Amino acid sequence: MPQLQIIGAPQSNYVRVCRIAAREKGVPYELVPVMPHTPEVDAIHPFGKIPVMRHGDVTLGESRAICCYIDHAFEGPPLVPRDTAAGARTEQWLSIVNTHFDPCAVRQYLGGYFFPRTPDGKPDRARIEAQLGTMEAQIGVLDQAVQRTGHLVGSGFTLADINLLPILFYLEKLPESGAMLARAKNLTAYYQRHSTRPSLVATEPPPFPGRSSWKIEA
Ligand SMILES: N[C@@H](CCC(=O)N[C@@H](CS)C(=O)NCC(=O)O)C(=O)O
Repeated sequence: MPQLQIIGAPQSNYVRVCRIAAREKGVPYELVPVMPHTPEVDAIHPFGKIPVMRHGDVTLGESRAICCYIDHAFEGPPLVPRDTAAGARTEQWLSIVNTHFDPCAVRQYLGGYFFPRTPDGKPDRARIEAQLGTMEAQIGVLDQAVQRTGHLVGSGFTLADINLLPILFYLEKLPESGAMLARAKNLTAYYQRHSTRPSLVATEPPPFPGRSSWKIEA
């Protein structure tokens, strides 16, 4: 059996999602830590985005497709429940996280800190502040969603949780989102509990290139 390769920088949320998925499934993999738009990535993803994967002759881009492959190509606990309703609910939360929460909390809010595109390289306050209302409302929704069982779906750890937790890793470290999470008691308890899982510990991202720590200049 060829070895699975997950290709992409370890700071990327979506790369981390695939790495957590492989770990949860018990699948060994090699991480190829390259940036978006590098030749290894462009050869597989039509828009040069990370992650991409290679397993023998199979190449794929897009984290959802990669996780689908990992879930079905290998033995191990299902990442998406095989029960139809529970599986669909997992897709629902995964989609909410990736199409609503990620664009606001990651691409805009975190991007305003880590990739500000300001002339002096300082955080882009206008971009950051524009997200705060929406992000707080979304954190409220997620706080409610995990209140009952400590999971997004049913009482098990699913691919929906795997997509949310890497985002919370970053939000916990930044001032406004950190304060929002501190007020969202259920979501904070959820994050603290699951972040001790071996799959999360093993995939904790290093600081971004050019930074020695996660300390943020607000
Ligand atoms: N829908 C894609 C999103 C992947 C994505 O946005 N990756 C980011 C890094 S987290 C990236 O490659 N950004 C570079 C770019 O957008 O040009 C997935 O689920 O894999």
